[in-house]
Amino acid sequence: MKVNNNSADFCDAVVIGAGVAGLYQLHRLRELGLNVRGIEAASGVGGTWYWNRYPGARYDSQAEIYQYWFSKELYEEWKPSERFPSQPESERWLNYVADKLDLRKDIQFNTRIDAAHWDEATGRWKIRTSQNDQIDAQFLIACTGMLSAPLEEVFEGQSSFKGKICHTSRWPKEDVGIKGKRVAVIGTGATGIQVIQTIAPEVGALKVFVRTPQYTLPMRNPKYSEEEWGAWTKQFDYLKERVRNTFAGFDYDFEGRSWYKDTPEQRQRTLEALYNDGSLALWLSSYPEMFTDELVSEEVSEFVRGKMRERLNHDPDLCDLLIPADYGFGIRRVPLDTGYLETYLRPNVQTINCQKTPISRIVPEGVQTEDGKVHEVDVIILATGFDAGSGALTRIDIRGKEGRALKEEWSQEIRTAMGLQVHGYPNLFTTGAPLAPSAALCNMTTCLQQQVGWIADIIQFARDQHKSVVEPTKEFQDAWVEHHDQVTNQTLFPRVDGWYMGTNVPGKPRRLLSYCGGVNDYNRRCAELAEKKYPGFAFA
Ligand code: NA7
Repeated sequence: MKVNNNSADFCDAVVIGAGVAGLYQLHRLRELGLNVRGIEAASGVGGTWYWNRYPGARYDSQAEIYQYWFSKELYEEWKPSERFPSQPESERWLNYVADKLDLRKDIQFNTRIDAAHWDEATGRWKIRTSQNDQIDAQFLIACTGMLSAPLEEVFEGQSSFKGKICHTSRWPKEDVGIKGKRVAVIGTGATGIQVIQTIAPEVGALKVFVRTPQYTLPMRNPKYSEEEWGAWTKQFDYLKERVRNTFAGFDYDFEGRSWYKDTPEQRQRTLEALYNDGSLALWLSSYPEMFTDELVSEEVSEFVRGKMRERLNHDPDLCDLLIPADYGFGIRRVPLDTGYLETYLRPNVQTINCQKTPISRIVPEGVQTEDGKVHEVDVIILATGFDAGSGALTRIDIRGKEGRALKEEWSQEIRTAMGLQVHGYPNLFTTGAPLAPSAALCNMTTCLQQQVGWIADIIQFARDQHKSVVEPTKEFQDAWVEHHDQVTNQTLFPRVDGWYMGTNVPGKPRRLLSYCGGVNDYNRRCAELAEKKYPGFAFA
C-alpha cells in the first residue's frame, strides 16, 4: 500500500491514542501553538481505561500518585473514591480531564491509523486511517499504550464456540450475562486475577485454566472521604517531585535499604510492614537485591509463598498449582488482589492445570485439553494478555526512511532510542514503547507524563532552531540499546519468560521491554539530554 497525499489534511502533529499519554500530549502540543489532531480507535477517551472494562478492572498504583501532575487544579478537583479506583471511575476521570481541557474537539474517534509512511521529499508523515482519511503531518506521536494490542486469537477453533468468547480488554459495554453461567477463564496474570476474584461469586461454575502461577499480594483499598482527599492535595507539590525521583515512579522507594546490612529480624519486620501496606511497596521498595541476587530473591519469594500458603489454607494441591516455585518474586509483574487466592476455596471454582494438560483447542461446547477432555462452558474469558510494548506500533504499517518497515525491523530485534524515537523513523515519537521504564516497570502516569513533556520540549527546541526534522543517530540508539542490555543482564529478569521479555508472543525477539535502571535514572538522563541540547539527535 502506498499512502498518497492527494487531498490530504495538513496538520503539525498527529497524536495516536486518547489515553493518559495521548490526552496530555494533545494538550501540551496545542499549548505550543501546534495544529494537532488526535486519532483514537475507541468511541471515547480513556485508552486502557476505556478498553479494559472487564469485571474487577482497577489500577494498582494508589490514586494519590496515579495522577496528572501538570495541573494542581485537576488534582484538587477530581476526588478519587478509594485508594485503588476501578475502571469505571478511571474512565470517568479521563473524561473529566478531556472536558476540562476541552480536548475532545481535536480528537477523531472510532478511527485507527492504518498506515504512516515517511515522505523524504517533504520531510513529513503521510498517514492513512481506517476511515480512509489521508493526513499529512510533520510529527507523528504514538501514545498507543504499552498494553493495548490484545492477544485475542490464541487457540484454534475459537470461532466454532457456541457460547460467548471475549478477551478481557475487548469486554463489551453491554452485560455479557455471566450470572449463573458456566464460565472458563484462561490466564492468571494481573488481569485474570482481577476477573476471577470478581466473577466467582456471581457465576454458576468457574473453571480456571492455570499455566504459570503468580505471586500475588492482598490489596488494601480503603475508601477516601473528601477530607482524606483534601489531605492528599496538600501533599501535591511533594508527591509531584517525589514520584519523578524514585525507582519505579511511585511514592515509595528502596531508600538505600540493603538485605545484607539488615539483621534477619529487621528484614522480617520490613517485609511484614511492606506486605501489610497492601500496595506494591513490597515489590518496589523493599530490598533491591531481590532483582539481582538469587539468594535474596529466594528468601523474599519464600516470605511471599508463606503468606500465600496461609491464604490457601495450606491445601497441598492448590499450593502446588497456584504458588510459583521456579521463578522469583517480582521478576514477573506482581499483581494486587482482593480475595483471589481465597476464591479457589469456593465450591463453584475448579482449576485445570495447563502445564499437565495444555489447552489444545476451542470446540463448540467449550475448551478442549490435550487429554481429550472437553470442559463444557457457556462463556470463555480470554485473560491471555497482550503483545506488550511493541504490538501497538507493529500493528500499524509504519514505514521510515528508505522504505524500512518497523514491523519487519522489530520482528528481528526491538531497538529504540530510550523508547522515545527509533533511528530511521524521523519525527516519529513514542510513549510507552520498548526500552524505557514506561514499557512496564513504573507508575504509568509518572513515566508517560515525563515522556510527553520531553517530546513537547524537543519539538519546541527544533522549532526554535528553525529545524523541521528530528531523528536519533544510529550511534546514540546503539549506545542506548547496549546500556539497556547491560543493566538488564545484571538482573534476574532475562531468566524468566513472560510478557516482560516478549516471550508470550510467538516469534517476538527476546529482550526486556522495560528499562530497569530506574525511573529516576531514566528521568535524569532525559533531562540531561535536553540541557545539553539533545546530543545524539540530528536536527535538519
Ligand atoms: P499476562 O500477564 O500476560 O497474562 C496472560 C495469562 O494468560 C498468563 O497467565 C498466561 O500464562 C496465560 N496464557 C496465555 N496463553 C495461554 C495458553 N495458550 N494456555 C494457557 N494459558 C495461557 O496478561 P494480563 O492481561 O494478565 O496482564 C498484562 C498486564 O496488564 C499486567 O501485567 C498489568 O501490567 C496490566 P503464561 O504466563 O504464559 O504461562
